[in-house]
Amino acid sequence: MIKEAVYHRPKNEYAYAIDEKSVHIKLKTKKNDVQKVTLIFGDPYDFDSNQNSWISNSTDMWFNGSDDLHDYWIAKVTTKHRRLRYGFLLENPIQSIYYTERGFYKKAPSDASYYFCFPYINKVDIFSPPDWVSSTVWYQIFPERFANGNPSINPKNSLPWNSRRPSQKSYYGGDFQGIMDKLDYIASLGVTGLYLTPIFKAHSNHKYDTIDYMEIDPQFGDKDTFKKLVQKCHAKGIKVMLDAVFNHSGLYFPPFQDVIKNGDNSPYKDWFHLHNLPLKTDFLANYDTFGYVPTMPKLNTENKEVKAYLLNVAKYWIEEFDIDGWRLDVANEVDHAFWRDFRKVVKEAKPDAYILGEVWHDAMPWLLGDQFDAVMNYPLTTAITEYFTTNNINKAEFMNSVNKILNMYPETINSVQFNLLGSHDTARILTLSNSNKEKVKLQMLMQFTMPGTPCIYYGDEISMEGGEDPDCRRCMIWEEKKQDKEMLGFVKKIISLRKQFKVFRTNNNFAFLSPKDRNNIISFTKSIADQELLVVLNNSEFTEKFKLPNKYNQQKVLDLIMEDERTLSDTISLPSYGFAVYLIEKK
Ligand code: ARE
Repeated sequence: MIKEAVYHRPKNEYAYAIDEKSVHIKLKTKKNDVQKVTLIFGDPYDFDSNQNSWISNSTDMWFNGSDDLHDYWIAKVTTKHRRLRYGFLLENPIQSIYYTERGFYKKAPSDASYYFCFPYINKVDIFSPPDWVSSTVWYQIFPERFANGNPSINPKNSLPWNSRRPSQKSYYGGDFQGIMDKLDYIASLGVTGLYLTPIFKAHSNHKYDTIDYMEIDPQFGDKDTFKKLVQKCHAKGIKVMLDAVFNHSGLYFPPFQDVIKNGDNSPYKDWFHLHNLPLKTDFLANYDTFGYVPTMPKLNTENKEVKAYLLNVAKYWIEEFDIDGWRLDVANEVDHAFWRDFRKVVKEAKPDAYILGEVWHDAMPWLLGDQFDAVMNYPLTTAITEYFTTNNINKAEFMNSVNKILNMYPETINSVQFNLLGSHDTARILTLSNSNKEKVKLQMLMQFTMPGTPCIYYGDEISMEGGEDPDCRRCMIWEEKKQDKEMLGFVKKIISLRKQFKVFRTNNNFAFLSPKDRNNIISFTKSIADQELLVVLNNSEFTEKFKLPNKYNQQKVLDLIMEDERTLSDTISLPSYGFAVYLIEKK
């Protein structure tokens, strides 16, 4: 057994409370090295004199998938008095060995001090995501490009709708009235959450360079129109999430302009990270910025006034406009202390508000329950697009990535992870797929059968094309004959399936089938008490046959795509880029 590869550490993604009595315990071992893991546990203060031991229980750990190098194991433990000491018994045909906090032993140590310790489950430390999020399906709108409902507030030099491809500087006049006019369309998709990229007064068309965090950008409408929009969304059962750009302001943010003008005498000079004065706002900016963008000076969120100002912004839009969530721009470059206070303020204003960080990398330090509820799941986006579109990774690498991603965070976090195939920052999924609509469907099925909360980028449901930013921000196509109704029907169907069947949303017993097959068929199952989901996707240009595990032979299933009942045989044949989604009702 390769002991060096065995890893566990409490109070993070390897051991976390799920509720006041239960914890999840996870373990990582070298791939294919350990055959069975048993968790042994007890409460050191609850000594059983009959057994002469504090170890009161043991349970088999569930094999939770493997990535390229490791196997993952998980168990749920219910404690008697909220306290837990535990260790692991690792077995393979050659060796049985105990693993504790102090190391490896041939015999289980009796002294409780050797073991891993989950000292006490304090209620306040339990991460509990807002309960509406996992059953929400989002729709992301870039407001400048969705619909123009009020031409009288168009920015100067606005181009006619969809007259040409967007440049970095173009305007088309999308606004709140436009979104309101199209709310029936949005609701007809079945989505129940709207994510709007920034709407506050700003200089550019994307509004990530804020001028005033307390005002709506006049090209979108005013506060009354926004309030009406939120109310109308709520009346249709749709939540609203806004974009909080707190890492940086825009060049024309009055406090920054004050520093440009008054230099050392400006009361705002500590609001930013200045290198020296006077300020130079050309490409050699002498202050910290977002990337190398001089028009986006980084805010000093450690400064008390800045913090108070931004926290008030966070509260204001919840209390006055009843928004339901904040997506946090460049979230990983803002200090943790700021986000801890942000969480307190937001959850006090609305306890079930959703806090979503924009972090493209491993985000565990923000997901310990004291900062964000979830992050934008770009690692999943990358795995899906690299396997189904660019072919940068093969089938084995894809399955490894998915397993790694599912084991990266606590399951409580996974259940609200924001799963997207694209956004205003990436090329559109259809374009990445070389305009192959069947490939897009496979990717959407992957997205919609993962735990988390899926988001459709506006227009993907009608097969809009678009390359990298700014091309991915084209005007929404409203001419019916130019909309892809077949894709629209497919998207509506998977949205309704996801909402109808809880098994779509769970991570329970997730497992890939036949991972060693040399074809390009991806198949996986997962299950809850009364239902099992079996998904089979053919990511190949050829018809492929897939041999099902024996237990499915003669199994009665509901074919959720064809909407009929059928009996499976031992093999499934799928056409090029074909797919099947079966539901098995457990008796
Ligand atoms: C514009 C142009 C770009 C040009 C840039 C610089 O469109 O082509 O390169 O200017 O002049 C906003 C606008 C953008 C604009 C940008 C700068 O929407 O159109 O770009 O401002 O003016 C990283 C960050 C992540 C960030 C992405 C874009 O970590 O936070 O880059 N995303 C947010 C928003 C953006 C927004 C900003 C930040 C700024 O969602 O829309 O841009 O407020 C890897 C890295 C990631 C990296 C990711 C994408 O995976 O690991 O860290 O994300 O790629 O590049």
